[in-house]
Amino acid sequence: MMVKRRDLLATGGSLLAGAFFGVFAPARSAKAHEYDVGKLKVEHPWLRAPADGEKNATFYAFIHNNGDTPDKLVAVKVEKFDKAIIHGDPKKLELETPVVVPPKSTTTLAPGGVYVALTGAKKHLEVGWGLEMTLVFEKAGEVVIDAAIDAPDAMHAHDAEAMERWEKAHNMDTSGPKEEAGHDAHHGHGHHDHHSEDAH
Ligand SMILES: [Cu+2]
Repeated sequence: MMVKRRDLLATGGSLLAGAFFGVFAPARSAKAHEYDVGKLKVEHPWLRAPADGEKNATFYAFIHNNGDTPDKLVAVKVEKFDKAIIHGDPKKLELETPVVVPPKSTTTLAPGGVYVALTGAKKHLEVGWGLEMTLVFEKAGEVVIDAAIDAPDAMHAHDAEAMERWEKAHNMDTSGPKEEAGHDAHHGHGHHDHHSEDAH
């Protein structure tokens, strides 16, 4: 569920190499896409990748607080961007403010609401992959997460339709009839091949 295998294969071998340097955490398709930290649970962290030619992304997630006291998302660390700016007040989205997570409730970061702006991407982010980030909560502390990189126009985490539009547009724009060429590779289980390569 986290990342479709065929998407990885479609990106080509050179990018697969990145998987082993922390760009992409190993697929956790069988597990839920969520992270516990103290009494908090971060569910489906994801981001809208920068559009072509742009360098800014936006980060979203569900944050559940099962504790009895409020907590706050006060910082986000992400190596692949210059800055992460938290816009946590739904009434003052233009300001930099923490995301408050009241006790026994869920705070949703989503398009049109509270979000974290990631600015100044240092390198290209591959849609369909994952991005390692650290969320820092005032009380619960830090948690490392693997955010799903969704298409720039995705409406929710793992937006398959947006992903499909993105893939189609980019197969056509960048490398011609890649779909046909890539088809055999989809059956080739390149992921495992890479592991054997890795052993050399
Ligand atoms: Cu998810």
